[in-house]
Amino acid sequence: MIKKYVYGTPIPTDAVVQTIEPAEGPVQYLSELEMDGKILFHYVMEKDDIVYGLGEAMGGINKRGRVYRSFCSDVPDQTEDKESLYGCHNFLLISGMIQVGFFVDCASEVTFDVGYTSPNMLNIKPGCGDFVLYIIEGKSAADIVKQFREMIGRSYIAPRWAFGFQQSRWSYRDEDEIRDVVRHYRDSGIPLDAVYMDIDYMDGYKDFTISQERFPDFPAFVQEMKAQGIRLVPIIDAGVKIEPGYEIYEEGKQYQFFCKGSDGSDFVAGVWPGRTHFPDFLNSQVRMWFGSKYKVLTDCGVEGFWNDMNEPAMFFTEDGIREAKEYVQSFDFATNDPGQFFQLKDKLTGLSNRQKDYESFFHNMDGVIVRHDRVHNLYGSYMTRSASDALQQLLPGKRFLLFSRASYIGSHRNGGLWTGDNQSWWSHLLLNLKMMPSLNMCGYLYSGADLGGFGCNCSRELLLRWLGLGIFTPLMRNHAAIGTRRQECYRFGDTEDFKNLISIRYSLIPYLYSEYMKACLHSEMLFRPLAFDYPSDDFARTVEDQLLLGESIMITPIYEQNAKGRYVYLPEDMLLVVFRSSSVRRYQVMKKGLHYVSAAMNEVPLFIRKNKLLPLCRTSQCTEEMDTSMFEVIAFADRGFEYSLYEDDGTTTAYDSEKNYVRFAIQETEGALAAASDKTIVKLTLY
Ligand code: MIG
Repeated sequence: MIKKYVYGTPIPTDAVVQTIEPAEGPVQYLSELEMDGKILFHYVMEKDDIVYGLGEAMGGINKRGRVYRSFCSDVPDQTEDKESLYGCHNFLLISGMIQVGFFVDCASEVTFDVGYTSPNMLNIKPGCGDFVLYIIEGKSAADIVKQFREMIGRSYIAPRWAFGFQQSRWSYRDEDEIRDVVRHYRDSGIPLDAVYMDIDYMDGYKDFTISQERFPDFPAFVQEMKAQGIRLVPIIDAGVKIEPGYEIYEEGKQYQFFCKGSDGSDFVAGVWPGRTHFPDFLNSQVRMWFGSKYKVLTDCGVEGFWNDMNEPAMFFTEDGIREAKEYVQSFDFATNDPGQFFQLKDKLTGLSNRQKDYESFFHNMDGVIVRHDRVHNLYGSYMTRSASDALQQLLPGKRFLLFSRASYIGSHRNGGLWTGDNQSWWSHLLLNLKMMPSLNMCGYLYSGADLGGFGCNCSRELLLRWLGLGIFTPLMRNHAAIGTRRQECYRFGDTEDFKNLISIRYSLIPYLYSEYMKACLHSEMLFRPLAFDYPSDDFARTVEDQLLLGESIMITPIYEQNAKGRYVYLPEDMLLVVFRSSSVRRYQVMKKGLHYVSAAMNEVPLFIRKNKLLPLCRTSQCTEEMDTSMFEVIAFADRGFEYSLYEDDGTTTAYDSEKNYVRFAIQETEGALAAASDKTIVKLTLY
């Protein structure tokens, strides 16, 4: 049951696809207070209520005890204290004696104080008086999420090749450097499906250009890579370089397609290409225009993109620099006031992403002029829509890979997301795990973090352990920043462990893809906190470092340095499978309760749930070489049951067919259990 309450005159956000009539009467569950045209909502939480949601955010799976500020932000240093990240997903739900969900559909800043100021108080503060509030009642947390997901529409569906392992690094300069990466992977037998092209492939960081000098025959290079089972995935940034003669700049200027400053001139911000203009993605014509430019790359055979810097991030504005200059000039050396120094320092270190700058440019939303800060959180989301709408035209009937850094609910229908600039810190491995279910609640199913960490230097142990989680996330990409230690899997001495770990991923792809597709098609979560499936198990409700993944398994990644294993909680009897490679495993049936599970650095533990099975295919070098005619089945069963595996061509948009389900069964005949399927089952391991 969903109730809708409209405040003021909201700006449409594209988040909700269902038509819901506004409710009569006062808002339920929340008490409201009006102050200066702004509304403040309160909700008194019970001591044991869990608060789920908020998508890409810091903190635990249970969001209690922190403040979250929805304001798409470029946060290269994601320290513990951060309140805002790149995406804004204003959906949360209370799960306790009462189950209720809230979605604040508001294009500007929203603050959620979830029991931070006062332990039992949830405060929600939209930054303006114009927004829509949805209140969702349901019988369980899972039920509320499902209703919400149906309300916001089907999630973006990635092609199957995007489930392969992908390598990225900011600094791959030319064809030869990429060739070298691929050669190392193939030579060491570590599976690989894609290599990313960061800003360095462009000519002067200009969108939709390819450096002629460094990629002399790009279409031929794309084909050369494809012949080896490798896709290239170029980056597209939000800012368009100001450079006379550059087509995108000239057209954008001529058609008035850039965001405007308060004096009506095209707004200028400093980003990678230097001085740039921001395409006004909030305008439908601009979206069509900018989107059509992807043709430059799709014509070369490219089938995937990542969109960056679309919060939009700004290194500086001219106003900011001017103010700072004045500060420097007026600095009084005779003063003995240290405060003056700190003010100067703040001025200089605060040049990027200034609130003031976000208040100084304007959008033309199909005829309506809106100041940026009022619609800030939509910018990245509409950039994703621009790309998605265009790619559907450019690649008719075909799926493409697309994900973005900034996002707002609604963009989940057009692309996935990656969680931005994390660091090679153990805490960020755990954060990666905690974000997955929250992202799923908000519709983001194709997602993942930079494995190994983007900033800082990664150690062999950290990368191995991080891959131990990454083999389960739909987006499995190793990415690192320029200037950090080289992080490709072959850079850490003996490659055998990496090869074995990633081979586990490739044997799991049929299952992961199946569960991902089912989650997309039926508005379900791929990753779930234990409490979603075991709601009456009080201990399960407290577990924050294990996740259920699809219908059959529970994952328990190891996220601590020097760990030889970890404690796990089993909400029922399960079968432990410790993988050393796709084919080397050990098994142990474990009883409901707390256990210590050993797993060396090169091992990955997972659990198969009661009366469930896990189908595995043989590992391969890349998804194209995957053989899905034969399976090995691991089952934990004391009776007969069925599992249905979703399978399709992985490339077209024909995913709604009943024919896409393959039956696997454990059958009981004369007291014995045996496996049956339309697929060839080469081996059954049954406990
Ligand atoms: O200011 O394109 O999050 O993944 O490698 C940094 C360079 C810009 C930020 C992205 C990161 C990417 C980097 N970009």
